[in-house]
Amino acid sequence: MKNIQWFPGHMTKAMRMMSEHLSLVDGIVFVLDARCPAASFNPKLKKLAGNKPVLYVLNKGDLADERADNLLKIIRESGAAALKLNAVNSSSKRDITGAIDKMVAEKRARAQEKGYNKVFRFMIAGVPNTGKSTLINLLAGSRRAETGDKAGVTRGKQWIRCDGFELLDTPGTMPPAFENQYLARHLAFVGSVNDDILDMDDIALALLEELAAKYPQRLLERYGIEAGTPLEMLESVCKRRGFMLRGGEYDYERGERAVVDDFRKGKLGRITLDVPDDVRGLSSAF
Ligand SMILES: Nc1nc2c(ncn2[C@@H]2O[C@H](COP(=O)(O)OP(=O)(O)OP(=O)(O)O)[C@@H](O)[C@H]2O)c(=O)[nH]1
Ligand SMILES: [Mg+2]
Repeated sequence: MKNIQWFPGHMTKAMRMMSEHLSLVDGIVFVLDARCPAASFNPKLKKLAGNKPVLYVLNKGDLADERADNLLKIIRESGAAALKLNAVNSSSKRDITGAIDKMVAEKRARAQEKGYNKVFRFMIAGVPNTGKSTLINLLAGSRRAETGDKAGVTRGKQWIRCDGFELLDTPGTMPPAFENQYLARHLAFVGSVNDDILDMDDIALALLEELAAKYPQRLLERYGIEAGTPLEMLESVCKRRGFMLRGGEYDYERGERAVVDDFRKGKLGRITLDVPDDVRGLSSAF
């Protein structure tokens, strides 16, 4: 299987921009994907944050199942502030506002003692496609930041003013290198890696293999898959969905696309890819 590696030039630029803007912000919100919070944690970004207060948002909570609650608990036990969220649901606004407020509660109290109302600034950062811009729109109460269901939508920086604070939207950035290809694959599954640089055969087969190990019932329900090699599972998908070419050949390409899209859109149900040990392995880094 081809190694996953994605660190284009715009990410180097984005990292530089973030480090230049660090002194302007009162805290950093790292937006992770609740389906794979370990995979979507970028240690390089965390290092960049230095001593600033940090909040982890496990976003897309609506696509993850209850296993993600356990991962959230492990992150909190490591001493970090964290919450699970669904940024497309406006009723989440109160939760995230409360958590952000808490990051600067002391600073705010001190400012108020001195008799002025400070506007606090936060940087919103994370790997691509985790919902950073969507989260900003939720807080702003309107579609101010561009969003989209692929990696790399936000390209430049953008300050957005909400009531009480200002938020800096940043382009999604990857770790410069993945030591752990198992975790890198999770990022590919959820759409945080640009599909254009991926080998879709590899990704779809690896996804089927992992789902067969972690969520076999879902594969049975949607595609009638009971067991088999990844290729046999893919053939079951093609059979079930009628993806056949002339001459009775399987249309593997359409089958692969369907598996990946079904997973990303939540059509296989709520799924959490990372397991507790994946998160525990990072707990000193949070
Ligand atoms: N189901 C679900 N979808 C979400 C959630 N948050 C964001 N999305 C969707 O995820 C996709 C990516 O959202 P963006 O806000 O563009 O992500 P981003 O982190 O800004 O991405 P980049 O700018 O590429 O780094 C969009 O299609 C959003 O509608 C969520 O909590 N649940
Ligand atoms: Mg964005």
